[in-house]
Amino acid sequence: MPVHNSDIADFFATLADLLEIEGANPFRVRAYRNAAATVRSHPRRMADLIDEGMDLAELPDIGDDLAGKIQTIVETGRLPLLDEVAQRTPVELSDLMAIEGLGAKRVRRLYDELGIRSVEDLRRAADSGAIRELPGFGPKTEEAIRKRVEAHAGRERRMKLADAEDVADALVHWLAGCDGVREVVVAGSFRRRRETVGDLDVLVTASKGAPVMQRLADYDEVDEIVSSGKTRSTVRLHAGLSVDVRVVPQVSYGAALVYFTGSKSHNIALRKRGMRKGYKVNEYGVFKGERRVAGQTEASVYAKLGLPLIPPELREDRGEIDAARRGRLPKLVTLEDIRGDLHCHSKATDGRDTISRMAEAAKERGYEYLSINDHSKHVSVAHGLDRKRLLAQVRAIDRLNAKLDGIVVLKSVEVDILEDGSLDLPDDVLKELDFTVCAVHYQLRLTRRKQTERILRAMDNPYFNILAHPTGRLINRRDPCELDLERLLEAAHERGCIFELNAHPDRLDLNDEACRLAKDIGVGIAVATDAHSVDGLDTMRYGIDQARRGWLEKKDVVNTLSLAALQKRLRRR
Ligand code: DGT
Ligand code: CA
Ligand code: CA
Repeated sequence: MPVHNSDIADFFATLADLLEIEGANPFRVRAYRNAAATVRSHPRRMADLIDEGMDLAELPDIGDDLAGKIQTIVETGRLPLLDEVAQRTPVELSDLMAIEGLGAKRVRRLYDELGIRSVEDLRRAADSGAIRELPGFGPKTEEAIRKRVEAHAGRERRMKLADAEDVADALVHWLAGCDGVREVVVAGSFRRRRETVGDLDVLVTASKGAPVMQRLADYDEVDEIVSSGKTRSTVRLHAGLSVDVRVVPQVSYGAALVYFTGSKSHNIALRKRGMRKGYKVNEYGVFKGERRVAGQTEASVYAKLGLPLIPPELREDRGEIDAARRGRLPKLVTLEDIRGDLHCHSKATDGRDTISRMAEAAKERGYEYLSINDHSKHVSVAHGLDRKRLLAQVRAIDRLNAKLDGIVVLKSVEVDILEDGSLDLPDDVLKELDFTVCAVHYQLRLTRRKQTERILRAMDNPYFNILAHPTGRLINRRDPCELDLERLLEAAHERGCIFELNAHPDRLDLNDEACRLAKDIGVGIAVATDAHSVDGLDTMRYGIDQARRGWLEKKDVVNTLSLAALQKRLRRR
């Protein structure tokens, strides 16, 4: 991905924060802040302006020095001065500056005197009463800081889907226990299975709203009632998630479900389509004049608009309405289509369970096959496999397979892609395996060109089969590597390589849009869990959610194939 203006702006803003914390000249600090604002709000990408030969020093608040720094960031993805400052002053301190009421001076003192580096440290210190002991802070200030830390957490973070699911399940269970309630569903981005959710949108059908609202107010997990009415309320839960609850009558259930499932842009497109056909579409139903002509079920709403029911995962206004109209909706892959897992770890490296336990667990889940992909040596886990140990594992799996019934363990590995693009194990051992899973685990911040070339070179190895967690991103924690994904996918297509959709809820990598790109280019996807224990196998469903959001069908996912067909599919061109 090219360097975005927001990335460049973040570099300058962080630098400004750190310099201010260090007590640098205020003019210098302000110069970087202004530069951040200029770049962030510029309508064109800096990278493109440079390509076009523009002198960036012509931009407001940008002099020659800053123009040079922008160029460096665009070319290398780094700002050397920031690296230098970060040696002295931890970068995380910049996050603390975002907490309302904490200026540079206070951040400095909290760091010097209490060792507070992160928002999490700050929360802990406030909870333990350490802050009030600092001269000039006191109990009132400590309490204010604690509140602001909470508010900050709520504002900043979209919750990962799997975490939101725990919160949602408990809430649905609670609301469903209310007298007179028929349906309780979580709509919104949660139902569309987005990888993170901003809030939960709960739809309840009941003849009367008031008892449902009372039930909500009585819920133990409610931290704060933000607003409350007869048929709609908003609350904040202790878990840090906001919840909108709406009560609708049964006749409007389908229309309300369509409306609150969204996305907003999908709704707008539906409403426009309705208008052309002379209907008004809203959360109460589909109306011809005053008369409700549909709305009890979702299917009835879509049918009035001349459309089949569109699966929630597709409702992003990315062409699904047009596809539906032409009868070309994809028949999305389901969990039941999956016949095995192609990325699992055992006790031999950093997994928790033995290979035979993993195999039994896979069999219990109805799988035909499961691969063991323990790490090669380079990765910094305890005892990565060298050639000798991997060969021993291969023989052990052969012996195990001879005893197993109804499940086949495939011999594989998760081999590191080294910085020069070579693989961390010699070909003579890779050729003993059924297939390989290859991954980048270090040097994640190479430039786009270098990172892309590194992986291209790895794919040149004839034993390369599946690229694991291709972008390396960790949701809410680590940005994806800079990569020319399209080029990699095209190369994979030529060579018969496969891309992973890592189903771990922290990864979901490839993401939905990249999956769709892979499908368009014709690259097979392996939806795989990266399970480090038998329980880890159950995260497959999050991978399937993401695959569906990426329009993937059974035929696009290689581990829907029978073992024989899979083995054929894994053969390189
Ligand atoms: P989130 O919460 O940021 O993860 O994303 P959503 O999609 O859950 O968005 P949210 O909670 O703001 O609203 C829930 C649904 O309500 C949304 O998907 C579509 C619908 N909705 C909200 N605002 C509007 C609007 O202004 N127009 C239309 N047509 N629909 C809206
Ligand atoms: Ca929502
Ligand atoms: Ca909402």
